[in-house]
Amino acid sequence: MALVMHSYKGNKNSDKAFIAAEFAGVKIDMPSGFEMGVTNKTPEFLKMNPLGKIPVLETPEGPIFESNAIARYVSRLNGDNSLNGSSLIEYAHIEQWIDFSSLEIYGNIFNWFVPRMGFMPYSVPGEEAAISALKRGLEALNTHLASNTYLVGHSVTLADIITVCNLNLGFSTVMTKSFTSAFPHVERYFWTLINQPNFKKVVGDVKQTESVPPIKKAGQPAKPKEQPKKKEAPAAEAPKAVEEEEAPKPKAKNPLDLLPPSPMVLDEWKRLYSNTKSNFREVAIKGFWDMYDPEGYSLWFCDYKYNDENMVSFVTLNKVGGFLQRMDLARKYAFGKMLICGSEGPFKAKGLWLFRGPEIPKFVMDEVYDMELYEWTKVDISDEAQKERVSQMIEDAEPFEGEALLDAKCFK
Ligand SMILES: N[C@@H](CCC(=O)N[C@@H](CS)C(=O)NCC(=O)O)C(=O)O
Repeated sequence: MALVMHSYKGNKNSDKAFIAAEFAGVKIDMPSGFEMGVTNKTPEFLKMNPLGKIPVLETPEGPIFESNAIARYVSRLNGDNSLNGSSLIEYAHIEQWIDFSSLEIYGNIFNWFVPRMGFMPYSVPGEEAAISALKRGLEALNTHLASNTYLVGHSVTLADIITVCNLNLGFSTVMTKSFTSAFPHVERYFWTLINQPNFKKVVGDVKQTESVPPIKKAGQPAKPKEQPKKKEAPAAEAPKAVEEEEAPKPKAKNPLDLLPPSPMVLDEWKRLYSNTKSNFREVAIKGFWDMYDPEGYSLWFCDYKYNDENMVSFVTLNKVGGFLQRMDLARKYAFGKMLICGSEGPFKAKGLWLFRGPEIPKFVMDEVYDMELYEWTKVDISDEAQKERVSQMIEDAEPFEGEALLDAKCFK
C-alpha cells in the first residue's frame, strides 16, 4: 500500500510531510474529495485519529496522526538523506528547533490568528500575550539566524521544514511586513527557503499578508456582517500592538516621477545594454558613460553582509534571484547588476545599482527587505578606480576582483 495523506491542498501541517517527501524521494498520495468537518468525522477516520483532526498519514504499518510525527516518519523512510543530521547532537538540535518552532512560534501565531477568525474566544489581553510571546520567540530565532543559514548544520533539515511551514502560517495570515521587519534574519531565512524548489513545489507562490485580518465574531467564522461602528466598543478594540485594516487611500504618485526631467532615459540605456552583442566596452560601456546624468541618477555598490553563509551555490543564487524579483517594484527607476563571485563557497554577492534620484529611493528601502542585508556605498564618479569598477560590473568582467564568476544577473 502506498502512503495516503488525509488532508487538503494548502494545509500547512500536511505541507511538512510533503516537503520532507520531496527531499527524501518519497511518494505520498492525497485522494481528492476530502471535505473538512465531514471526512474527518466519519467512524473510519476517527479510528485513525480519535480527535478527528487532520493530517493523518495511512502507511502500510498503520495510521499516524500529528503532523510533526508524520513528517519525521516520512523523512526517515529512505535512509540516505541529511534531514535528520549526521550526529546525535545534530539530531538533538533538530528536535530542539522542532519543539521550539511548534510551541514558541506556531502556538503563538495560532493564538493570535485563530481567535480573530472566530474559532476561539477573542480577548485583547489574550491577543497581547500571544503577540508578545511570538515576538520573544522570533527574537531568539532571529539571533540564531544572524550567523546561521540553516537551523542545524549546513543544509536543510527537518527542523527547517517544520519551522518554515510554521512561519508560513504567520506570514500568510497575521505577520505583516511592518511586524516581521524587526526580524530581518527570519525574513531572509523564510523567503530563501520557501522559494527553494523542494518547498515551492509543495507550497507554490507565497505572499505575505498585507494586513491583520479583522476580528470576526465567534460562531460567524465564515463572513461577518459589517456592523456600523459604535463609539464605545472597548471589548472589540484591537490592542495598540496590532495593526488594523485601514480604508484604501488613493494611490499617491511616486515622488521620483516629480523629479526634474533628466536627459538620461533609463529605457534607452536598458535597450543599449540588451542590444549590444559585441565590442561591449566600446559600445555599451562608452554609451553608458555618455548618457549617465549624475544630477538625475545615482550609482551604488552593494556588498552582501553575510557572505560567510553563502556556502551552497544554488542557495546563494536563489537568494540573489529572490532579491531581484522583489526589486520588480523599482523597474521604472532602476538598473542593476549582481555578481556572484567565487568558484567554491563562501560565494560573495556584489552588486551595482543605478537609481533615479540622488539617493536610494525610500520605497525600495521600505519594501524590499533584502536591502538591509547589503552594505550600500554611493559611487564617487570623480574617482577613476570606482568608475572602472562600475564598468567592469556592467560588463561581467571575469575574473572580477581576482575571482571567477559563479553567475552574473542583470536587473533591467
Ligand atoms: N497538532 C496537530 C494539529 C492538528 C489540527 O489542529 N488540525 C486541524 C486542521 S489544521 C483540524 O483538523 N481541525 C479539525 C478539528 O479540530 O476538529 C498537528 O500538527 O497535526
